[in-house]
Formats: sequence, C-alpha cells, structure tokens
Amino acid sequence: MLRYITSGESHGKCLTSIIEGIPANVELNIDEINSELKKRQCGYGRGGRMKIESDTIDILSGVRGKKTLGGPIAIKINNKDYENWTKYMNPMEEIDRESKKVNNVRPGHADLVGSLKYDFDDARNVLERSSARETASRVAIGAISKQVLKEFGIDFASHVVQIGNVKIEKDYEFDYIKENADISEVRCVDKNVEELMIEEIDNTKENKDTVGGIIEVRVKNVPLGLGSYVHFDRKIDAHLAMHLMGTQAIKGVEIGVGFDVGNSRGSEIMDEIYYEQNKGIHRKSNKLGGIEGGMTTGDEIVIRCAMKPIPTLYKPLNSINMNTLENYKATVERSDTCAVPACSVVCENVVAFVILKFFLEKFGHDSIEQIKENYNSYICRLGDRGWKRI
Ligand code: EPS
Repeated sequence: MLRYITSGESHGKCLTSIIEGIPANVELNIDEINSELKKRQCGYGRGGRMKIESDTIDILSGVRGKKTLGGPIAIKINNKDYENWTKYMNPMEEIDRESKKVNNVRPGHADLVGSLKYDFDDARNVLERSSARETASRVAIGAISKQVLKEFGIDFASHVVQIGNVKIEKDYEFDYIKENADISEVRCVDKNVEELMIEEIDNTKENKDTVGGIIEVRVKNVPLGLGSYVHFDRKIDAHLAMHLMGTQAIKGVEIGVGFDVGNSRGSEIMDEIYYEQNKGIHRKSNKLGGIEGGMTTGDEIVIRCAMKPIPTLYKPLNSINMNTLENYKATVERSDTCAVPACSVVCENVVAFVILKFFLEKFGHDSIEQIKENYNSYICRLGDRGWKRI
C-alpha cells in the first residue's frame, strides 16, 4: 500500500517525509519536483514568508542514480526562516519560550482546541504543526506520484474557479487549463475574471481581511476501474475526499456536479452510455466527474475544493487569552490575504497521490516494468469488452 508520513514545524529546521510503496526503477526528475514546489510558493495575495523561502527537495534515501529502489523514499525541504527562529524553535537546546508565546488564540485556527487538548499554555506549539507550511511536503510527494503516473499518460491540471464573490462562469477544457493556469498570478484561466479576482484580493487586503475560494482539479487518462464498489473504504472518491479534506483550510470537496445532485432530476444528472465501433463504450457528458460506484469510469476526473479564508486577520477577531481567560483580540503574525492559488497546486498534488495509490493497488507495487505489463494486459482485456483507452 502506498503511504506517507510527514514531519516538521513551520519555523522548525526542515520538513521531512517518508513515502513508501513507490515501485522500483522509476527515473525521477528533480527539476520537475522543484518546479511544482515553486508553483506552490507563488500566487497573488501571499504574505512575506514566501519571500524568505525558496523550496527545493533534498532526496535522502530510496533512490540511487536518479532511479527509485522500491524502498521508502525520505525527503527533506529546508525552512530558511529557521535561521530567524533558532532561539525559539531549536529542538534540543534551551530556548526563549516567552518572546514568541501565543496566548491570544485565533478563531478558526487550531490554536485554542489544540492547546486545550494537548495541555499547552502556548498555542505556538499547535500552530507550528497545524500550519499550511506542511503542504510543501505534500506537493513533493504528489510530484513524485505524478512521475510514476506520467509513464501511463495520466496527467493533472488545476485552476482557481472562484475567489470571494468572483467566479468563472465558463467550463474550460483540460488542455486549456493546463496551458494557462501556470501563467496567471491567481491560477485563473479566464483573463477578465483574473483581473476581478486580483481586485477582490486587493480590496480584501485594504480591509485587513482574508478571502477564500474554490479550486478545480482535473485528471486525464485514468483507466477505467481504479477503486471499488465492494466496500466503503475501497471507494476512490472516499479517499479523494479524505485526503483533500485533510489538506489545511479545505472545508468542502465535490466530485463532478457535486452538491447540485441534490437539486437535479435523475434524467439530468446521469451520464448516458453509448457504444460506437471507433470510440468504443463512451459517454457524451461527464456530470458525475469521472467516478461511478467508487470507481473511475475512464472519463476525466473533476473535483472542486472549497478553501476557507485564512484565520489570521490583520483586523483581529474577538477572542480570549487562553491562560488568563480575559477577552482579547486574537494574535496577529504575518498572514497571507489569499492562498487559494497556492492551494490549487497543493490539491492537484494531493489528488496525484491518491490516484497513484489506487493505480498501484490495481497494477502492483514492485517494479515499473511489471506494472506496465499488468496495465497493458488489463487495457487489452477491457478492449475485448468494448472499452478503449482514448
Ligand atoms: C501559515 C502562516 C504563514 C504562511 C504559512 C502558513 O507563515 P508565517 O507565519 O511564517 O508567515 O506563510 O505558509 C507557509 C509557510 C508555506 O510554506 O505555505 C499558517 O499559519 O498556516
């Protein structure tokens, strides 16, 4: 089973992770991984921290001469900001516990509940780990996953479809999204809407507030039949939802038309099935987002994620000092006005991990050569039943 674990605090020495289950003999391209990390750091509306960091991956083990060995892969991303935080964050030396102590907990953040649950009088112990800094590791893991899936033509795209009240109204094709999202500061592929999104972020910043948004992730060329209907914990949509909801600040996940299933008739929402000799089994619509009965249909996977506004406001909200229980305004540290564009890169890579997990579950884990044989034989069998890989 493909799995990973991450470790690291936002202002600690570094972020580390171990990913286990990547097959042997996959050639890794470090530049492609670093380019995903760079994309995550960009985006209009981010705060000062991203000017300090320049995230790159250091692969520590599990790879030899650029080729995976089939064992756990350990990776490291340094926190450059640690230099400024050594005297507050050093793991094994005496530290200054007072200067950066957080008493005035932020509503909407993990600060209060985390401190009460773990018995801390300093919410810094919570916020350092709950911080979205950890998503840098998730992006690196997703970028490695993508490199395995690329061998089978499986491709990913993501874009921002809404920031605050500004949203795109048109449906864009995969290739258009792929070509245009990266060149937009807000990862919006509609030029007119892009300007309005930037205005929305500027207005929010002027008001010392923060703003959320909606991200769309698409996956192309996924074979039919990843996941299963036989048990709840084998459904691929269940895992996509879990991994995405487990991403900092994500509050909702929809697949295909999502919540609109609740206001539609069956005749409007199902993707009717056809067969033609040259196309094989196919559908003319994709309202259910490429997943039926917890399994991929072979059509594009379409997922939307809602990100909440960041809870650190320069116009702080009412809260308490959790140690004296007096009313206070919440603590303000550096904050991002909007991190939705960065989160779109994160969600795309989180999805890549889940797709790889189910891909390997179906086709095996050992060597990429064996997986290719299994994959080709499955695609052949599907061909005999009338399903063609497009
Ligand atoms: C974050 C707060 C900010 C963000 C950070 C997530 O960090 P800082 O307090 O150091 O300014 O910039 O995001 C990252 C460091 C990152 O790499 O995305 C938080 O509280 O979640």
